[in-house]
Amino acid sequence: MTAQALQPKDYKSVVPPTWCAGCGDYGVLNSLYKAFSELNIDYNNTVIVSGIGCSSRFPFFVKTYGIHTAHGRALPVAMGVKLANPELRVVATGGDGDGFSIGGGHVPHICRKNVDITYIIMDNRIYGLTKGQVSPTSDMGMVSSTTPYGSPDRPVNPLAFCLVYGATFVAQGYSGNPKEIAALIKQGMEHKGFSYINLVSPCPTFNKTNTFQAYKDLVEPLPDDHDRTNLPRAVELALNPGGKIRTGVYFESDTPSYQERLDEIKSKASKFTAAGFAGIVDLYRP
Ligand SMILES: Cc1ncc(C[n+]2csc(CCOP(=O)(O)OP(=O)(O)O)c2C)c(N)n1
Ligand code: SF4
Ligand SMILES: [Mg+2]
Repeated sequence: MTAQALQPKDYKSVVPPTWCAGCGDYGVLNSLYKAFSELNIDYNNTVIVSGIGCSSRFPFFVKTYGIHTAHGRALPVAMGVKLANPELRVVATGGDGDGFSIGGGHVPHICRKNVDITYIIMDNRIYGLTKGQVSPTSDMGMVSSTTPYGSPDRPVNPLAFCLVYGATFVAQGYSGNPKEIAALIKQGMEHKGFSYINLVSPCPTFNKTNTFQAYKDLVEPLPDDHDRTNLPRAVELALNPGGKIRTGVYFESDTPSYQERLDEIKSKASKFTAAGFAGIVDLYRP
């Protein structure tokens, strides 16, 4: 007998989302339920790992295993889970602050290692949970509780950041387009290696600048003829010519994952003989 396909509602946990009314993260959560259902994800075999922030509450709301770690530490924990049990599907979620401020040092390494996990950032360009301080993706000049005269900092560009550090799948979506987000999450999860999905997700409570209204004329799909294997072009588009927010898959490459490389090394190491080892010891004998 074939197992009955799971519906989006089957991925809802018993904990209802606690976000403010109108928060962009609702659209992301519903898209994730839809993507999981379309991939028929086994929730007994899936782990969602997050840091701290409004967006990092994700693991509570999905009926999979989950770990709500420390601020900025979703990626190393997610990597540990995947390496300990490569059979698990691992998704990391979080915010722009969690991912690119306190946790920013982890991103280059997961990109270059190409660990087979999907990282979903809800980029609201603010620290939502702590009530509205500027984040690394906030616009220069943004007025917030920590920058009453405007932020002096230029923002981090998460797409360009991940592309140049070697991420093998980089995409962007907008929580106003949940169907597209579901399609991006599906593609990211089916990708072999590290997939980064940047989701523009307004915080109507604390960011009164980057609102659904403001994004209305800024969000547009990547050009139809965009070639997702062209890295320089992906970087060029990520650098945002014309100030548009382009959605879709910027880049994808077929590169061995970290697990595949480790398996290769394990196989070489298993062929190492006692005689070979004695030879190496001899080399170092004084
Ligand atoms: C070590 C540590 N430093 C600071 C904090 C306070 N803190 C909690 S969430 C957060 C920022 C969250 O912003 P973001 O990651 O963008 O998530 P959002 O709430 O916007 O979804 C901060 C600074 C903390 N919990 N732990
Ligand atoms: S504070 Fe902002 S990010 Fe947090 S739940 Fe409310 S609207 Fe969403
Ligand atoms: Mg944020």
